[in-house]
Amino acid sequence: MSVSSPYNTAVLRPNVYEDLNVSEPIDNKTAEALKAVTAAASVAELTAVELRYLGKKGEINELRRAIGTLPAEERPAFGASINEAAARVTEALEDRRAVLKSGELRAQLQAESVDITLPGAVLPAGGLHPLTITADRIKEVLGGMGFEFVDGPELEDYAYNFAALNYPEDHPAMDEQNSFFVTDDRLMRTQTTALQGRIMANRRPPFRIATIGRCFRYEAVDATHHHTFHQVDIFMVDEKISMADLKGTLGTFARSMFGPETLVRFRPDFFPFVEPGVDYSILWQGRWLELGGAGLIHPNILQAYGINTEKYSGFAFGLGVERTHMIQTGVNDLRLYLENDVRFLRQFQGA
Ligand code: FA5
Repeated sequence: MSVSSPYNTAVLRPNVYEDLNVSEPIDNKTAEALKAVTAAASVAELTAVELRYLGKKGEINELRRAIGTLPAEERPAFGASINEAAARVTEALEDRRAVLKSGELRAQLQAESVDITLPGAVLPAGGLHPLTITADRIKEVLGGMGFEFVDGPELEDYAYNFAALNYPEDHPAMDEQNSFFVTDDRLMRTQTTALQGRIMANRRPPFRIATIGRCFRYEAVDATHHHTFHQVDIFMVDEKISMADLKGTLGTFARSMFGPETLVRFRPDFFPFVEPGVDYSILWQGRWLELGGAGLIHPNILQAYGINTEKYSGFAFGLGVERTHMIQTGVNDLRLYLENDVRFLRQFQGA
């Protein structure tokens, strides 16, 4: 007998139980259950042991079936000894469960502990695209000069992109801006100047507006031309606006973007929406570099929107965002801006 029990019925009533051969199964089962309790290595294993021996159909309960084979006067003592066996196993289970639980908790705490002395994982930081950095700077400068930024649609009406800008039907100037037509009267805008008509259709002067965004032209792509690029357009309508206002505004803008000594040069040029029209260049490292087009807003446009040209006049100028960044940094191939090669982009972080 490996386990001593106060209900060792073999000792209490040796003859009866030896004859019936029932005390031994209880002792054996109890010993087996206690061994299994000790051997359980986890709370889950322990629960399985509990079920196996003390469950409704557990092996200790199953011993009760033998009760029917006993004489009536022996049955209470036999039942009591099974109850006692179950109580012993239950107690052992509880003790073991407490031990295992605290062990598991300790292991869990250990596994989940954070070593604050370890170096942190370095997350690669993203950065702004160089054109975003340039656009932000342009917005800052023009915003500081009182210009309000307004967005126009990239998918634009033919009317706003061309007709409202004083392009006569079939004028060759439109050929310079070969277009992606989406329907007969809608195209991907070729110039941000398209916003002018939208503003004039809805507002009365005075106003100072600027816009910045993507433009699209059906172009052979090379180092200085792309089918997708960014433009800025600036225009102002007020009383007595003249070329002097344009020159002053453009000069201030150019000096803020390219440095305090920057000179601006105007040369006559043709755009249907300005009269007179010019292109303008800045003196950069000893060379005149063309930056964009400008002029006084053509009176035809102001009149088309019911603006009294006796009282009001306006100027407009436009430039390329890629071109601006290329001049500032010496990037010599505009295609790089759309390729998004991080080796290129990274060079301008913090610029
Ligand atoms: C215009 O688009 C006129 N709307 C500018 C203007 C505004 C004139 C207001 C007068 C008054 P232009 O086609 O020259 O003009 O384009 C202006 C600038 O956009 C160019 O100087 C260039 O920097 C940029 N640009 C034009 N086409 C492309 C292209 N295919 N790829 C990259 N940049 C371009």
